Amino acid sequence: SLRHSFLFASFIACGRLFFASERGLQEILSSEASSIQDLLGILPRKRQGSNMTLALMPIPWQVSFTKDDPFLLDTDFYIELPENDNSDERLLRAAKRFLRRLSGRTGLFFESNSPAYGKNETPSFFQWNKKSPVLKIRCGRRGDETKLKEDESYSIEIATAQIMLEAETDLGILHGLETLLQLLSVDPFRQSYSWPTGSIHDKPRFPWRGLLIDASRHFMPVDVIQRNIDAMAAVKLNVLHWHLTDDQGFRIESKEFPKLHELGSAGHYYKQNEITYIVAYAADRGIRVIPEFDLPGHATSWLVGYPELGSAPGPYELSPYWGISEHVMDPTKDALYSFLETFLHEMTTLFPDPFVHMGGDEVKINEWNESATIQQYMLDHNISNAHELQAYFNNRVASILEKEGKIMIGWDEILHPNMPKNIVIQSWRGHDSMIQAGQQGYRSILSNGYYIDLCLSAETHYQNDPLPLDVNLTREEQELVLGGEATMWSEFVSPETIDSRIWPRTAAIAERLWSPQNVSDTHDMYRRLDIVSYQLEEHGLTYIKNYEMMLRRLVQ
Ligand code: CP6
Repeated sequence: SLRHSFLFASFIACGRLFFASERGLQEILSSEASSIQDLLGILPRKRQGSNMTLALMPIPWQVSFTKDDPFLLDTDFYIELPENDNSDERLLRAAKRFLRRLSGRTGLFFESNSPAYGKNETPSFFQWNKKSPVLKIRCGRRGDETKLKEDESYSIEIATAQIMLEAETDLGILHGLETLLQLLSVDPFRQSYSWPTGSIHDKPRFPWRGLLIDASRHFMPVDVIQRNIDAMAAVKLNVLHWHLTDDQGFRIESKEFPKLHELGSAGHYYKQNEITYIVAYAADRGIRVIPEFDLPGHATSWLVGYPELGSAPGPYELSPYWGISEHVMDPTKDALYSFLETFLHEMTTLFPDPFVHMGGDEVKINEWNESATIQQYMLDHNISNAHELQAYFNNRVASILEKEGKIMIGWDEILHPNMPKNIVIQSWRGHDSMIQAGQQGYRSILSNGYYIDLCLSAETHYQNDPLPLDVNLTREEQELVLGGEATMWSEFVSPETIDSRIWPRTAAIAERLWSPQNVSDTHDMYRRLDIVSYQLEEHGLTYIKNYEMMLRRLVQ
């Protein structure tokens, strides 16, 4: 029968051992998939969720499958968590979400819709042979998502009657659960859902895998941020870089300086309890949140309420166009630094992460040149030009942060030999600044090549490796390249359209930052992206809904 030939075909498909780090994995996967189709004489119904071919994204470090019968998913499936769950129930919540998503995909209502707690030890022979198919989770300790280079590795062993998911930290478990959701297979006739037997060993290539969301140009409500955090977790991104202030809007409530959000946001800003909620929501999914307060340029929205911080007399209004505003802060005023001390102290109570992004990009110098007091200050303090003045400012900002126990990140314009060595440079104008940062001993994050707002192809981003084989950095210097960030600048997206600009292309960037360097077959990336894109919609991303919303506006 057809069903038997399908099973036979999956034997062929699964009966090979292959490693992701070997070139050719993609070719093997796609060619075997097409041989199943040839055998059955049907086309895969991808758009209806049929997932005959493997669609892991990012591809794990090491994958191998065996010829054993697959692990069949049915309503008696249950999850067993370690008895000594020391993750503040982050594991429990993750396991419950996993079950709910599994139900949503399969329509199966599990008898045990809440995970059970078991012993954190090798199961007895009897338990191993228990009829109920079980996913056992074993976890060493709670991971710290705000710790750079925290252990995120995990391994999965899938046998016919049991899956074992193990990790040093619960962050690894979170990644493993996402891998399992991508690995779930369904036969073309929707008769059964299963996981292929085999094993996966996985760990990230880079510790910093981020997405920047610009909430200033177009305000992005909490639910937009939330569903994008879900999607980030699905492709193993672990940094949300939240661009909260710019010329067009100041989007976070300040109790110390309420005119910042009251006059700088047209009423569209995050309340502090919403910020705290999002930080916790992200942490629950293993994602750290880095706020960005862009200074001293891109800062008009601060000056609307506090014109005394600016280099020109004011008054100021929110920038009415997208280009870079002429308005910049006045780094020669002591009042600016005491303002920032109070403001940043308040902000550090909301964001637990040790890193804070202070912008520093595209600082226009006309107002500095035109101000007699600034020019005199530069003469008095031996500051020879605008770049030196910005370095002076950045240094003072970095030391304010240091007093708060925080480390400064900035766009590549802040690179200057006088800056403290612990700051992090985010390269956006070219790979060059990343190389220079590394050669001068600075850590860096690559965004050049990951500008998703530019509407380039997924392939362009995918082939943009932070460390190409011929990169001009020593081994130690390469260690300073922490990873990369996709940047979603929001001039030309709204809450209704942002999801479809971020996804699915950001999944290709996520793979570049997680998977081994030689996983680089564009054709196979597109094949998997199509399937993963469909899966991402389960997080409520508005790929399709946004068109309906726009249409509704047009007819109103
Ligand atoms: N806003 C801010 C932006 C950009 C930057 N900073 C930007 C510049 C060039 C391109 C895209 C975005 N819109 N604050 C640069 C870091 Cl092509």
